[in-house]
Amino acid sequence: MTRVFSGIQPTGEMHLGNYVGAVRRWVDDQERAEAIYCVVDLHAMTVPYDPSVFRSETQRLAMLLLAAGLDPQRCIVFVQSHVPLVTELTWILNGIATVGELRRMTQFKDKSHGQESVSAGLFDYPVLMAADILLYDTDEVPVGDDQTQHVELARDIAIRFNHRFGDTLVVPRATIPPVGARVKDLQRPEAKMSKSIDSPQGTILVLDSPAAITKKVRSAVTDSGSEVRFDPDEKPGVSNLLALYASATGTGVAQAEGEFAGAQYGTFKAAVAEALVEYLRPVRERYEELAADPGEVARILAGGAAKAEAIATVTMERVRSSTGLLLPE
Ligand code: AQP
Repeated sequence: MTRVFSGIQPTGEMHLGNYVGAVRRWVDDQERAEAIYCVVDLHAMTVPYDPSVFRSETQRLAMLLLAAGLDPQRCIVFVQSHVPLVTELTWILNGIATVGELRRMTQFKDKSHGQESVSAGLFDYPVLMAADILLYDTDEVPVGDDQTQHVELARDIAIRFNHRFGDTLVVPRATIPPVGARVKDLQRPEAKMSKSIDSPQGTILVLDSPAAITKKVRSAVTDSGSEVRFDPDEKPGVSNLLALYASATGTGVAQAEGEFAGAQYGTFKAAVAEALVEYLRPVRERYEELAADPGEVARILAGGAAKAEAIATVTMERVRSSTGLLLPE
């Protein structure tokens, strides 16, 4: 059976980009594949963060993944740091990855741009991500298109590792969604919607109230002209809303375009807002139920970590053996 693995950072609230680009597909994939998902807390430590809220943000995000529909009977859900073997594999893969390829990563260039000082962890982030993917013998990694470069690197590292040490690691590939691979900020449709960029009006959070969602969509930047047409170059704002509508209603972009032929921007935005409110409503309702029982969430995460660790242990036995480490008696 195909093995799917993906993760999300507890760097802030889950937004619509994370949901459409990744998490919604994770829910679908658990039906057809052996799926493993985690809250990648170690990745979030590569940028400055507040330790007094870190733990609760990690827990909230795990709860939100369950609320989004991840079912512990159908997939493994856990917190990255609960399986510390990933840090051992990261170190070993650091001997395979090169400084040159890490320097070419666009996320590193973007996040380090203009910073006086950048952590070594931010530079090494893609190797930790490769370790995550390779530790669990992953075939497919469902991500938004901002992460495909990192998955390509994980693939290159696996191929190089196998070439050097013999067939040890499964070579993964990225899968991106047909629509919603890059959800744009509603106020700055040239940029991706993001947790860490301060654009509260441009970012729809999965737990936003219906009133907040409606307000954000109403004030979304559209384009000159009045035609509702999918043209990401000429009409990035309208195209972003059309893609969101298509994702929320499960239609194609062309069909969505047809539905709004001749409509005013105001009518179009009202329909997009309504579709998004309905799309996110079940997640918000389920989240409220889960929040009332944090003990249950902790139990699910502990069960997930135990299953993940069992897989990781077997991979690390292969890795230690093929790399020539002296094995303890
Ligand atoms: N705007 C987006 N459109 C589509 N997919 C997106 N993803 C993120 N933003 C968009 C996908 O969400 C998954 C989890 O993301 P992450 O937590 O690993 O962090 P990220 O990719 O760096 O996204 P953020 O939300 O912008 O976080 P910050 O601001 O902390 O960097 C990934 O599969 C990602 O592709």
